[in-house]
Amino acid sequence: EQEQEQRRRLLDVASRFPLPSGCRFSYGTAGFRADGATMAPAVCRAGILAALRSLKLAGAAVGIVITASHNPVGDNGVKIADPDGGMMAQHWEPFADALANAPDPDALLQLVLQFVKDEGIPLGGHHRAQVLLGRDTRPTGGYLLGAALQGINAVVGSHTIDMGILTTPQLHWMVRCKNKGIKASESDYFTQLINSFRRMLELVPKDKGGDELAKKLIVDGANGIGGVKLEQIKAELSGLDIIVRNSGKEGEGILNHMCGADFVQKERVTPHGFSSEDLGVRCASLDGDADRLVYFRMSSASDNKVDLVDGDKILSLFALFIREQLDIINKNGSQVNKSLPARLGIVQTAYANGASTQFLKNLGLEVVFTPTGVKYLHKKALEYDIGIYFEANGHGTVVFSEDFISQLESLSNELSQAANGSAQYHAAMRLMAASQLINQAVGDALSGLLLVEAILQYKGWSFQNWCELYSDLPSRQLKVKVIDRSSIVTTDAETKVSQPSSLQELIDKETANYTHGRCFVRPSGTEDVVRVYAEASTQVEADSLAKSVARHVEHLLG
Ligand code: G16
Repeated sequence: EQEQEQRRRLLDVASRFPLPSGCRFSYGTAGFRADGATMAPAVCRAGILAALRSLKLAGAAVGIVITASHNPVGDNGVKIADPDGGMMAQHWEPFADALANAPDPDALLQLVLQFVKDEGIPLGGHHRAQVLLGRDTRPTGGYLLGAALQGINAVVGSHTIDMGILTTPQLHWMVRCKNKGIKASESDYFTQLINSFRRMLELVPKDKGGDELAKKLIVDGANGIGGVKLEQIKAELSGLDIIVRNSGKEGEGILNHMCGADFVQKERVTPHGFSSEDLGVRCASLDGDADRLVYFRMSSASDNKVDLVDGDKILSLFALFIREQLDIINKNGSQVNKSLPARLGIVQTAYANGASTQFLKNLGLEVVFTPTGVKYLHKKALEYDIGIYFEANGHGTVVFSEDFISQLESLSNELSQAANGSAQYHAAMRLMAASQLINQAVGDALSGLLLVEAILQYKGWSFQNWCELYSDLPSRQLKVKVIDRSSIVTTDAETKVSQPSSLQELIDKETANYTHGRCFVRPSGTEDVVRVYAEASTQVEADSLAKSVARHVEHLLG
């Protein structure tokens, strides 16, 4: 009887959300994305998918986030968080695609039944699926939330918890905490940020610490949810004087339009709402759902150009800080005569500025590359005791292995008894506080921003000092519209095109004309475009290399 009920519900929900003809969804770099008005069938089916994922994992909580992140306000999207708070395991993506594109209710039912059988999912067993939902501020969010709930509830016995309007990383954090049995509400999230940030500042050496000017930080909230949340907690962040612009309040502007991390990083100009009065002030920019972070400073009053500190430089700052703490702990053996061996790994993508990779390698760090997409970088970073990953566009975080954290805890305990005023003890406590401040589920602009601020204070560094870590090689990114972007296939972490076969030869030929030239193309996983990236020793050359390769792409595929 329950089996009948299950079939009936799936058929019913599929007929309520028919797939519009000509629609084709692909799970992409970060879930399904499209015009928000067309997303309901995909979101509903993502609801079914999330419930099945939870059942497969013995009723562990999984997450659904309804967001199109940095994309325009009219778009929307949906992605699933696994029980550890990371992205859904990639081997479920082909099923996600098939489910989203099932042409009619019968096809959908057959697909689900077959998948349940193949994966051994205990449908109707004693576990209940548990799904946490969050969404950003997009106007279609409420409607799509309804579609997701109907999808989840089409799996018999499912339990849903609507966590409300959140940043994407908050929802990932909540899923992770819930499964660890840690309190997982929004106020718990804020408490963790505020307390661990305070702890980091308490550990700043007394001779460092910023002056009054250095306390001022202007944050571009991209008119999204990040600014809203920052407004809620900024008063409790002692040691910082935060001003939020593009905060998402009525009349301030449109989500991600002429503002936000993607705009600032790609255009390298000030976002909407900034003026010459902000000249020289340290500024940060979030994207629409606050999972990206970049920093910038208005560099001249005569134009709106900025000095950009992108994800690569945030990564470099984090790497320097963590390496320094490990060195302090390990240099002479700690006072309790114990060292803390740690394999530290840095993960980047092909978009990483060549100067950043060189800088990190010169520090003697292990640097590895993955294709674009947090799902790849995060997974790679988990292979280390401490993995630090960032995309140039500002997505990134630091992950610590459980084993490392437990060793750090026991070392801290021993040091607190034997040598609690020592440099080793303070370094261990700093690493501990950093591991609590940074969101280990996924890159999080708010927690990343607080870690940056704490490290700048620890080092006594100005924005200028940070900028001068290394000089970026001039680069340019372009988008090309083509008929079918999937006709481009890449290899070697997207640095080479394998299809169409003539394209790589053309890229190589163009690149050879430039000193320090580097160029690659790849199909976007979030927009219907092909992206072209070029680097060279001058801006004019980088622009020209990008342009000529873009022309080849257009010519071959346009
Ligand atoms: C998403 C992914 C990122 C990726 C970005 C651009 O970001 O989470 O990992 O770098 O898309 O991807 P693509 O070049 O394939 O369009 P967001 O901020 O949109 O979630």
